[in-house]
Amino acid sequence: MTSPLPSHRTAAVSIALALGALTLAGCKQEAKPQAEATDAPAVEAKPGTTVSEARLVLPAVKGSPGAAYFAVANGSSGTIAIAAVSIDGAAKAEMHQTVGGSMTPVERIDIAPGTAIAFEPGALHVMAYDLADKLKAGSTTEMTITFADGDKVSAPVKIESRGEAAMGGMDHEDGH
Ligand SMILES: [Cu+2]
Repeated sequence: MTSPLPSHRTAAVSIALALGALTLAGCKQEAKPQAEATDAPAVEAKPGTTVSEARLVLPAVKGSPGAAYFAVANGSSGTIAIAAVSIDGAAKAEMHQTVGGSMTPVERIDIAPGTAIAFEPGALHVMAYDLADKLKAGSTTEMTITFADGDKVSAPVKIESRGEAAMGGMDHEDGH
């Protein structure tokens, strides 16, 4: 798979991701009950890999990018690596990591066996650009994750308005 992004694989990003992975182990449990009843079932396609709780938060201002959040669990015996994410209805989607209030594009996310990575507000997220009008709060779209080995997994994505997302108790103001 070719990536439209230039290489960003810097030491800084790797360190940030390593730190993120460490703290996520603690955060993940608490995040679950907070997510309200999602009718979208977890989808399991790549053996052992589960994508869950996917949601796309629409921008407050039309034309601005939206942000997508989800969790990916690696139940397999080998490391898997997310190489790209695409969202149906978004012309372009990029993985970003928020560090100290600013965002850095991320090319690849490694997930060690038996661990999970959460894309969540203030941390890893997917920025979705040029959103189609068909993406309406309350409806659903689909995302596809492409792994470094070429495998792909698709999962349903719940679409939320920004106000709805804010009621979840998270402050999104500092750049997704
Ligand atoms: Cu971003």
